Amino acid sequence: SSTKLLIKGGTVVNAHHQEVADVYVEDGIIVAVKPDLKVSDDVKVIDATGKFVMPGGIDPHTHLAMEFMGTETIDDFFSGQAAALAGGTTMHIDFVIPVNDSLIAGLETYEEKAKKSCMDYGFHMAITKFDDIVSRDMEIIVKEKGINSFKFFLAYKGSLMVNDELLLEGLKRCKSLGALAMVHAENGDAVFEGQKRMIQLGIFGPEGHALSRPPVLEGEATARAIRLAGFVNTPLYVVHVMSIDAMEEIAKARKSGQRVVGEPVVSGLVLDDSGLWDSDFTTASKYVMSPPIRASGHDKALQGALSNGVLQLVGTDHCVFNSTQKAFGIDDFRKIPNGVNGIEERMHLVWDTMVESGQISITDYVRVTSTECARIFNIYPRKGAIIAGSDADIIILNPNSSFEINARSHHSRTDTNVYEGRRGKGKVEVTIARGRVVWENNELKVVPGSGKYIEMPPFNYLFSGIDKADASYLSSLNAPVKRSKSTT
Ligand code: DUC
Ligand code: ZN
Ligand code: ZN
Ligand code: ZN
Repeated sequence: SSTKLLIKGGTVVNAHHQEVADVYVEDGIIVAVKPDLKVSDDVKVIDATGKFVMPGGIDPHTHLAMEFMGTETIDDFFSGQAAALAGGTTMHIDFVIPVNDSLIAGLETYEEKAKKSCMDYGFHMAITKFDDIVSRDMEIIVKEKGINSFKFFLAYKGSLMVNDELLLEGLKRCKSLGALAMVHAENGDAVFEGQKRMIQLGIFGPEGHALSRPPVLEGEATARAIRLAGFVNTPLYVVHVMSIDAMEEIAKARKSGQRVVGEPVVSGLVLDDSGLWDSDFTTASKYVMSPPIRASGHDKALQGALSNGVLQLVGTDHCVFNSTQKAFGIDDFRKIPNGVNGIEERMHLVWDTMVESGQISITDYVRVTSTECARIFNIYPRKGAIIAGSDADIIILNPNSSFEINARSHHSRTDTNVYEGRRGKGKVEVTIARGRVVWENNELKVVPGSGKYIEMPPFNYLFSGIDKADASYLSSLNAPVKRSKSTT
């Protein structure tokens, strides 16, 4: 494959600006973005006339090769990333799960899993416990390992879940390290109660999954996490916002000036819960994820929130199990491994649902699928931009061509697809990952081991500003008040 590449005549779209220009790439880096570039004969030329040339997608939320609910996701770092590249995503950020509560052991496991990567990737770190060792390891993770975000699960009682005391410790530690705190916001104790109710009612099927953990439990946990982050005065990132209830809490907090980021996922934006009532177990169980896909209406409201800026970037929570694994829960929805696909479908479905429908502009499309993620996790403009000096992660999207989704033709290893049969306008025809053309003419050319680990530096500047604000606030109180002892 050529190390020199010219993409000619397309409309180059960044989050701030679009213009007709050529893009010249050398050794994996964008060297020039200008109209009518002249290059030598040895350069591979791709004609993008009439098409959009955009930064490759960055999926902020995936689970590849994750051990979960007694099994392991069927997409690993190679198959999941290959699927991503075929759908126009050129980087993802995956969640490291600690091993026996050890962050370092967890990270070593994930470093090993990621060796077969064919696409650039970064990591978030989940926190399942808090003590002196975890606190020390968090510092090592941030300062030496290139991770600047920690996720807390308020659900999954008995395994991943943290209580409020632990969440508070974690939030304070994130703040002191200049790391971003993330939450899976569902009330795990109440979910446990909801599940018992369903079993008592004799509801064992996949619909029981949705009924046992209604939107109110997501709204409660979202509100609680936001208020505790406000109390600690540290920014918060809410993953997979699935309901109006959670979205409204984020809207309210942002309106008051609190730094809260809201991430909808594709399944929440484009699906409703009707599939969970399908009489066929394989069909119904493929929709089981947490928080659940909600009743019709939540999807449209989340689209609106993405278009008006209450929510900022789109993830997938790609976490796939095949129908044999889903069947572990054939007699009891609590045993159905949670997770749906999306890493390959995200770019197409966001284009079709948000841009084709006129809800967002093309520049906003780039922002919500790529640039905002790069900014939030502190890797912009190396990623998320088509400007000289950025990594050559580029897609060419043809707005007049169409896509169709089905399990037969998708590149994920799973045997079902929650978007089965969907078609729409706008197709990613070419994907370029750090200068290599990996997807062209519906053909994938991926090399295991070619993906690089992207280090994400902490937010020193931003957070030292917060500490100053805290100090000036405290000194403005003139505390402590001096009182003389009463003598009577
Ligand atoms: N939800 C899922 O559906 N799968 C993985 C973890 C999660 O929180
Ligand atoms: Zn520009
Ligand atoms: Zn989650
Ligand atoms: Zn997740």
